[in-house]
Amino acid sequence: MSDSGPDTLDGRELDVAIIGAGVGGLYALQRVRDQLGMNALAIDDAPALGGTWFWNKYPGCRVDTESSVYAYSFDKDLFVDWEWSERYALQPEVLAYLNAVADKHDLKRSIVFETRITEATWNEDKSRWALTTAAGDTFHARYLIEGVGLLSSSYAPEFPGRGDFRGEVLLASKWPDNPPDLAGKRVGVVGTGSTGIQIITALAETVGHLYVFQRTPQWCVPLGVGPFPDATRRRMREDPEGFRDWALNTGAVFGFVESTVSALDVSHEERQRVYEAAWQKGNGFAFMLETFSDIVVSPEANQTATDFIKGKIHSIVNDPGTAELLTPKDYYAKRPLAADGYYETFNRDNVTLVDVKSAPIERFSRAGLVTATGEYALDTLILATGFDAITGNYLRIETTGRGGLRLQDKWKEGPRARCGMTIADFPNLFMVFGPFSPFTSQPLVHEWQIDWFTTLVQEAEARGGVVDTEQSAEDAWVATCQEQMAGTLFAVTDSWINGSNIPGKPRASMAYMGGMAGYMAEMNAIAEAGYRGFRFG
Ligand code: N01
Repeated sequence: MSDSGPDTLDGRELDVAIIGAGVGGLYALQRVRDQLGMNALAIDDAPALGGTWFWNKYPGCRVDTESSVYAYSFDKDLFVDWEWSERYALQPEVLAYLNAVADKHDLKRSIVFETRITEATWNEDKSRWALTTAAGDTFHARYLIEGVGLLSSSYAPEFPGRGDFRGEVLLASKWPDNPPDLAGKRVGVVGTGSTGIQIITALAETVGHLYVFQRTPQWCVPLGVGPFPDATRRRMREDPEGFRDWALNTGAVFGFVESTVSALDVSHEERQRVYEAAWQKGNGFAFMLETFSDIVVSPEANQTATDFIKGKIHSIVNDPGTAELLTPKDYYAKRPLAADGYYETFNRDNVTLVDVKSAPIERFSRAGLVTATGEYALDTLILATGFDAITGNYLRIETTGRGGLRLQDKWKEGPRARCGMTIADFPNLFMVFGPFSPFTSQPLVHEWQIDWFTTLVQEAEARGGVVDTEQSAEDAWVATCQEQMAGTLFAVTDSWINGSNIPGKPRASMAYMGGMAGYMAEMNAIAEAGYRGFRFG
């Protein structure tokens, strides 16, 4: 094998094939190849590793989770010695970190790049997966790990007349290696989710004019960008495992402890004090979960948060009409946004907010974009229009399990899976952070899941080489998750969390909302009961 991975896949027989060389795939590879001694390869359609962090390199791209928990813990030296420069690392730093991990563990020699897996078919007789690439190669693996990402199947609406437009159209989630220089240009951004707000705040100062095409405003708080805190570094170095375990045992693994106090149990003054402190500190998840315990479950508590943010919007944005347009009308119950100076951006003379809810985008013209009320001349249009999240990444691989069952059919009305990791009738297939995983930050949870299901692989190896989850156990898991989700405002607020961002996609519960500590307890209980609800053979 060369440093860039083996030359050909055709005809290979592997113990483990891993789809994806992002945060999940890289650790899965290290775990099965180096810790378990299995014959494994990772396959990725990108030309280099990093997954999300390879593709999403648009201006301003950074984590909005504390860098301290956006890391692996399996390599304790790298966990504590990596010198994160910022509290919320920028994309190049995250990618450099992932490359450092891969280099230290010599992972690249076991990764095949620029290769798209198009089909995965379970062969019952031979108890192995047959995998086909877009180039037509076929190879086999006894176990299949899909580290395909939660948000990696890009969504881009097709506005008519694309061929007429003389400017460039860039997709934020597939940002080019050599992007055009946008300084002084007329730039449009469609989309005001986490991606859009990072691009908008990053570009506003340098472009000639920025047109923000907003369909639905979202609640946004400051992020609180700054240097990586020395106190956190000290804490991690003193007790790396303790720090990791502490983070995992919080509800959402974002590097803070969620509040247990109801927003409705304190006085108005106390609420304002708590919200103001959270606003000054920054971080969207902290504003939503560290302030009070019931913002995402109680409409009344939710309104106390939205009233506060609404007040901020109207005090920051000079033009009352613009402030009103920027003010959401729905619950604060999407994946929370955070960016420093987002609302201030709309006070700039070179920034125009275009309401495409009341006057939708109709088509491209030669000069730019046409809405129901006007034409906007642009040099570049950036689409920050999101992802076919959670399920889209799996469904673009034609996957066939036992008895010819197609995943595309099984998930027609929404995903069905157990523990966020396994799917009944798709034996020896494991997902990293698949549907019905806990609603948490990712890297430490990826690691935890990978450790859990690869221990299950070891058990399978000792018990016949095949493991499948029982249908009844899967049904019970899905029912639990649906019940948990129904108790939250995420269920009734349109966003990728419930699939409502994609036209025609069934609205569904797709996450375990019982918190990471609860999730780990359930997973450990299953393992301790001899892998209850799994069949071996
Ligand atoms: O996608 P989104 P995203 N016409 O779905 C708009 C993670 N992430 O890429 O709401 C006009 O949130 C759409 O409008 P509407 C993070 O988990 C993390 O921003 O459907 N507009 C919306 O405004 C995040 O939640 C970071 O009305 C159209 C936007 O496009 C997730 O990725 C950074 C449209 C899509 O927002 C997804 O975020 C970036 C149309 N036809 C991303 N179609 C971190 O900070 C769609 N829109 C770590």
